[in-house]
Amino acid sequence: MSLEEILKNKLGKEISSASDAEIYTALLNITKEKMEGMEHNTGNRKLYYISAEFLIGKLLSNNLINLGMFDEVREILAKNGHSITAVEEVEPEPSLGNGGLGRLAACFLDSIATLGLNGDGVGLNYHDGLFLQKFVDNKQYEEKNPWITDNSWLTRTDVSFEVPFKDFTLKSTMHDIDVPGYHQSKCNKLHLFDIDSVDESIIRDGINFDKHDIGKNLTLFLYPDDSDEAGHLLRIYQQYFMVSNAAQLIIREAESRGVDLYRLHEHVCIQINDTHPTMVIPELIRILTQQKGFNMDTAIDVVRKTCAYTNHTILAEALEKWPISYLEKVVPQLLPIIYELDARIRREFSDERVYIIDNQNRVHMAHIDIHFGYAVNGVAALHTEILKNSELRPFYDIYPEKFNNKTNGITFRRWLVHCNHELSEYLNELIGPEYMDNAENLEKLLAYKDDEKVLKKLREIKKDAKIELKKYLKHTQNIDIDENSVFDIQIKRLHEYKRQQMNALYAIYKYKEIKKGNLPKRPITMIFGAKAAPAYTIAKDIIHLILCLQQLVENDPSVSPYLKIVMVENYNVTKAEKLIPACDISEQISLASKEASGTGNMKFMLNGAVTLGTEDGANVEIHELVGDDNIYIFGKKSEDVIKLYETGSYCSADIYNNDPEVEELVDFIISKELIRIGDPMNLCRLYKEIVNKDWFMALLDVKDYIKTKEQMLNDYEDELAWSKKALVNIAKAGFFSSDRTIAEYNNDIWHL
Ligand code: OAK
Repeated sequence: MSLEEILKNKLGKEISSASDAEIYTALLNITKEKMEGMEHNTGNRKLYYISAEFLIGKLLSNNLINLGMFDEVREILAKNGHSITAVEEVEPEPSLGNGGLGRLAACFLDSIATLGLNGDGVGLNYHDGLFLQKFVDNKQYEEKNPWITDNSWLTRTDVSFEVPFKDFTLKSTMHDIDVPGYHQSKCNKLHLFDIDSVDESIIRDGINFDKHDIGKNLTLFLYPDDSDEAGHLLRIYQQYFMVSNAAQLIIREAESRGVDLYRLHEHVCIQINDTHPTMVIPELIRILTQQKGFNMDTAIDVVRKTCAYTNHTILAEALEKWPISYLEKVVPQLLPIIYELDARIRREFSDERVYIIDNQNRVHMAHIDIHFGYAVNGVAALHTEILKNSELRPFYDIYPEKFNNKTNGITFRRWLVHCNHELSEYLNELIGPEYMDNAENLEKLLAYKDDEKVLKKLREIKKDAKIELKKYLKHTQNIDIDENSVFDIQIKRLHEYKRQQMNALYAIYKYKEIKKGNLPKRPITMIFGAKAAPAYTIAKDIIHLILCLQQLVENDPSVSPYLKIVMVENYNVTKAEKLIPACDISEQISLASKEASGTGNMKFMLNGAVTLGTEDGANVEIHELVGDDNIYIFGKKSEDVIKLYETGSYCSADIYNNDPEVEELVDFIISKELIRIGDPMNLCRLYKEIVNKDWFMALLDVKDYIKTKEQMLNDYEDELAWSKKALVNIAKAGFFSSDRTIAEYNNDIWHL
C-alpha cells in the first residue's frame, strides 16, 4: 500500500477533508507503528545514558526525516491542500529540559541511534515541561506546561519496579519513546519512568504546588523551584527514583541477557549526565552487595568500571552538594554506602578537598563520580582544561588518565535538514548529500567561496528564512520585523554569566546614537529569547529591562525605523528552529571561562550566521576552525578572568566611576524615560547590581563589545564579503556534528 493510502485509511476519510489535528494524529500513529516494528540495536556492551533532562522538542518531523518519509509526506499533504508546517504546529512541544544539558542529551540520542550503537536514554516522565513563559506588564510570569495528550509519542510498557524511600515505597511504570536513527533499520529507546498517582490538579496559580505530597508530585514537574527545603527534598526524591529504576532496569536486562554480574562492566556502560544521576553509583553498590551476594570491594570495583561522568558547568551554585540530613530523610539506605565510600577516600588521601563528605556534612556528588567512575569529561577543549587546571585540579593530580575532552555537538538532522530545508536542499545540489553521513564533507563548500552565484544564493536563502520568521512573529506575537534589516540574535537561558545585560547596554548605546542623529546604515533588529528561573530575581530584572527597552524604542518614531528590539515570548526548541536560520549575527558573549561549551553557537554557525563572541567554551574551537576573518572576537580572555576572580580585584564601581561613556549607559537603566515605562523597583535593583557587584563583569567587556559589534555592522554592508564569511562558517561546521562527538565517546569511553 502506498503511504498516501495508509494515511487515508488511518484517517478514515479523504486527506483533503481532514483537519491538521487529525492528520497529525494519523501520522503520529503511522510513525509509531513503523518504529514498533523495528528491531532494537544490539551489541555486546550496552550504553545507558542517564539524564534528568531530555529536551527532545517536537518529534514528528524529525522522526519522518530519520525514517526517510519526510519528503513523501510533505508532497502528499501539499497535493491534498495541507502544509506540513501547519500539521507540525499541532504537536505540543515536550520541553523536558532547562537548556543546554537537556538539548545535548536529545541530540546524543539521535546520533547514538544514527551510528547504530546499542544505547538507550533513561530519565523521568515529567507531566509538565519547563514552565510556559508569559509577559505581562513587561515582566515574566510562569504557567504550567503540560505536554502529554491522549495521542503522544509515549508507549506505556509493563516494566515496573518498586522504589524504596524512607517512609514508603513507590511503584514505577516505564514509558518508552522510540528513537530512530537517520536512515537506519534499527531503533533505540528513551525510557521515562513515572508513577501512576501523579495528580495534576494540585497545581495552582502559575506553577505552585504542594511539595510534600510525593505520591502526587514526584514526576509532576521538571526541576521544581528548589529555593526552599521542600524543593531540595523533592529533587532528591526525583533523582533517587530515576536512578533506582535505572539500576534495576540495567540489572534486569543484563541478567536476562545471561550476563555474569561480576562482569557487568564488560556488558554495560552508564553515562552520568552531570551530577543529577550520581546516586546510581551507591545504589548499584547497594543492590550488588545486599541482593546479589557481592562483597564491598568487588561491588565497588565493578561499578567503578561501569560508570563515566560528564561535567557541564563550573558555576559553583550548580555543583550539587546534598546535606546528609536531607539524604537521611529520603534515602537512608544509601548512607552506609556513602559513608563507606568516604571512609575509603579518607584512608587513601590526605587532601580534604577530595573527600566525599565535607566538614559541613554535605555530600559532594561530583566527587563520588570522579572517584568511583572510570572517566570524567568536559564538554569543550577550554572547559576541560579549566577542569584539569583549576576547578578539579586535585582530582586531575590523582587520576590524570580519567580526564578527557568531548567537545559538544548538535544533530544536523534537526538543526539543518529540518529547520532549514532550503539550505540543506541547496547544499545537496551543490556538494552532494554525503555531508549527511559524514559532516566533514561540508568542507566541499569551500570550493565555492569566491563564486558570486553561490554567495548570492546563500544571501537569498537567508532572506527567505527572515521572511518566514517575520510571518511567524506576526502570527504569534503580532510583531512586525523588517526582513531587510540585520538580524542580531541572542537566544539561551537568562543568566548573568551569559550577559544579556551587556547586550541590553548595547541597545541603550544604539538608542542614544540614533537620538543624536548617528543613524545606522541599515536598520537593526535585536532579538532576544530567554527564560529566567522563577526564583532568580536579577535574571527577571534583566528581562524587565529588555522588555522596557523594546517598548521605548517601539514608541519612539525617531528611533523605531532604525532599531527594533524583540523579546520572543516562551523561547523553546520550536522557536529556536525558526530563529536560527534567520540569524545574521550570533551573540555568544558569556564571560570567558564561564560557558562550558554552548551549543547554540554551533547551530547558528551551521545555518550561516557569523559569531560575535568571547573566547569561551566552544567559541574557541569555532574561532580556530573559521579563522580570524570569519568570526568577531572581543573581551578579556579566560586566564585574565580567572586571575581577576582569584585576586578579587575586579571592581565594577571603579569602571562606572571612571568611564563617563559606561556611566551614561548604565545610568539609562534608571533614566526618566525607562522609569516611566517600567517598574522602578526592578530597574533600580538591576542598576545597583551592575554598579556595585557585576559578578560576571559586563562592564569589563562592554566597550570592546560595542566596538566589535559596530565593526560587524559595518562589514555586513559588503554583501559578498559577508556571504563569504557565512559560507566558511557553514563549511567548517562539520566538526560540530553530534555524530562526531558520539563517535569519540564510543571510541574513548563506551567501547560499545
Ligand atoms: C544544567 C544544570 C546543571 C549543570 C549544567 C547545566 C547545563 O545546562 N549546562 C550547559 O550544558 C551544555 C551542554 O554541555 C553546555 O553547552 C553549556 O555551556 C552549559 O551551560
